[in-house]
Amino acid sequence: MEQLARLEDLPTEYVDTLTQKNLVPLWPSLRNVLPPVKPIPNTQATAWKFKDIKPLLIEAGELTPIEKAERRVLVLANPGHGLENMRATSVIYLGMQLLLPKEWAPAHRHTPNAVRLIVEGEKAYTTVEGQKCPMSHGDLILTPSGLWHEHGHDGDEPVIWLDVLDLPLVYYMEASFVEGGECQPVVSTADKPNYAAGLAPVKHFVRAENNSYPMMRYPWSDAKQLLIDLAQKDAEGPIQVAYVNPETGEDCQKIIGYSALMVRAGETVRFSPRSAAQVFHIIEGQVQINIDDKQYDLEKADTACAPCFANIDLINSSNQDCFIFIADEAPIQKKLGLYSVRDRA
Ligand code: GTQ
Repeated sequence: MEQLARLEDLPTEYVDTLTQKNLVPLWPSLRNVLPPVKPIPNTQATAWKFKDIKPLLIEAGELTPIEKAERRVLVLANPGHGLENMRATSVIYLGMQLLLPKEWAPAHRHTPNAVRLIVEGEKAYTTVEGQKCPMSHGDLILTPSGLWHEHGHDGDEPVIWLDVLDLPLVYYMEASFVEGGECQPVVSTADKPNYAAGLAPVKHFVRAENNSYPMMRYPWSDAKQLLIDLAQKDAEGPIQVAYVNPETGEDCQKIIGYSALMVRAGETVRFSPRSAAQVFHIIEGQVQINIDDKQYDLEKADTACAPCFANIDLINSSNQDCFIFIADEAPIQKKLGLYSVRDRA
């Protein structure tokens, strides 16, 4: 593509006059905003080791009482976006949250969607619109846009979980805000429908928009068992399951997609380059992840992110199966007609 004229090629006086009138010439920036063939992402391949995060999070627990933090979180920030912007990718926010025994993170609701993936510790819970969701290792808990949620802890060891939010996108859209509140009443969940049965209600009335979230907690034991069962049937990988809305079969949230991937002992999974950036978090086992020219050895509770159109290999050379939680930008990109997958270079 043709090299275009630069800003320096214009007379300073002309550029100053444009600036005074809030005008900008397009051509010096055209190749930046419309780069040829593929985007130039700010998102850099980055990895965060849990053994680095945990002591700093525990220290945060000593430095800042929960009443002064509301949410005691260390944000996993991508240097390519500027740490202060608190983004893992342009759409995905990641944070590691610590709740100490008997602590309580008060109820609030906000426009960004969130999920929690439990990393360590027992007997904490998240209450979502009155529904108390126990938190155990590997469980996924949804706190969708606009729904009240709070976190509590009845156990006697620290609990740590990974927060994933679509905050960067919602903030960019100037649509991010929170409402704070009081304690929510806990309602019984005994009569909640059990969608694990493989049945869903037939809708006799089609609503313009289905805003309902029929399932808030996806236990890890169920997801893991399904992966193991599929692995026994499928000699050829990759073995991956998506967290879906059981009523519709669609992605469980509207902006970020969530799935679990099993990389069997000795297996290599090669991902085709895709337009959506991705996040990988190790639930069990260990894996080497190659993201373009970068290599990271990931162990349990480690997290990494990969930019759009990266060549990604997941290599499990250990003798234990590895289970990986994945978050990606595919749902929002598909809704906007922006999603694509390419062949490996
Ligand atoms: O637990 O509600 O990491 O509101 C960032 C914002 C967690 C939460 C975060 C939040 C929360």
